[in-house]
Amino acid sequence: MKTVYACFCTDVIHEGHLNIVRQACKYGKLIVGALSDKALIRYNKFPTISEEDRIQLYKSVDGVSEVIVQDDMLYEDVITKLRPDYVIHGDNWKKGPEAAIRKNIIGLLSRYGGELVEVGYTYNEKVRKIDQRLRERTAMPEYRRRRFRQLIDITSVVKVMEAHSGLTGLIVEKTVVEDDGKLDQFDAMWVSSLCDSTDKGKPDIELVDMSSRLRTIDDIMEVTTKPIILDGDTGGLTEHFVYNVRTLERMGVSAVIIEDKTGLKKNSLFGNEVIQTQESIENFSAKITAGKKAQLTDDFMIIARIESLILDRGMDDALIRAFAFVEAGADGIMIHSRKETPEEILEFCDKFRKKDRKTPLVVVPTSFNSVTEEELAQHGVNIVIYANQLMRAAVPAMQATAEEILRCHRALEADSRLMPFKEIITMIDEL
Ligand code: SPV
Ligand code: MG
Repeated sequence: MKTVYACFCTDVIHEGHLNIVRQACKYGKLIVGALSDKALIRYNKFPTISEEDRIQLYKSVDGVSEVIVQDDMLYEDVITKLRPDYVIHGDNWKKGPEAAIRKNIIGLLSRYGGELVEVGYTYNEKVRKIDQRLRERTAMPEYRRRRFRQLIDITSVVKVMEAHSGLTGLIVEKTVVEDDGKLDQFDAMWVSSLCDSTDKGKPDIELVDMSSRLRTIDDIMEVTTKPIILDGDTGGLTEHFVYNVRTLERMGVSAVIIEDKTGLKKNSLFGNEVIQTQESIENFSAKITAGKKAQLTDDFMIIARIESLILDRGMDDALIRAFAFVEAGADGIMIHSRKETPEEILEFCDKFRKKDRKTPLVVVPTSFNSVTEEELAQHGVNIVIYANQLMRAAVPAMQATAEEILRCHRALEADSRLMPFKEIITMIDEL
């Protein structure tokens, strides 16, 4: 008897899946692959039921003869091992990021004469509602919050991109590229104090207050599902910080990063060009400990950011602080630098990792931007934050357009560089 293979990555079996099973049975014995938690999480398809429950769910469907676990979005391992006569899939993957998976499968099947069977995707109101409900469930605070820790556990580098509005959140949520048969996307969002302030036309000096920052987070949360890391500046007064930890945790934010500065905070990229005061180890440790005590779940992370390299206080000071802040309860360490090359960051990471192999390390390669994610991972970095690139891309484009319209006294000349609104709104989901 011929074998047919289908991969499922759903928490709910609907008409569309049943149709695939029905069609598959016409070709032979159907083996279903359950995409593993690891593979789902990596590709932002966070499961809302356990891997074991999904396996049982698929097994209970009439016509499914066997269920195995598929450990990657690409079918390489499964196809090599099973050599199915057919792979069956809905026909809704010819365009967009999934096209890369399709192309990869066709290549794998052609090696031994296997065939791809594509069945018409079931579009109806019921199926649409189920898909939408599943997506919304993953946006609920308890699911979103814990995802950041899940990502740290399963990926070599968690890639985080800055978002400061619903629209930039959608860009981080939805941008997917196909590179060499692999799909890639950002894992999480960074709500930067610099970009959130700049978007409001204000300086990055903790002037934009927490109520406003929470409003930005809420705008982003309303339209996205990926985990959120807040740039919490200095964390403010400890007495206020503990309340903010509770609020962020309740909203579904995954982590807050606070920096060891006190007094009027200025942006780190100014370094010593402006007056900035580093907080004492004792006071900052007490703030971290108070924050950890205030949180109610095990999911939420408080990450300590060390400004010693930014303020030219030296490597030893940075390391002493890092170990002290971990001791005080920090769930991660962010080390920052404004050097144009990554040497001091890599030196810090190597020295930190010699003593501490597990506390997550975060870096923000804005000025030392030649270093790759892979190189950073080799030195023990777990999280890479692209902290301001989207805003820096948008501002010159807007300025050039404003200037061109002023110069030409009409919009015609600028128009060819502009995205039609019809295209922009394809990003916006309708309920
Ligand atoms: C931010 O994005 O606001 C940061 C990172 O704090 S940096 O601007 O590099 O200090
Ligand atoms: Mg900041």
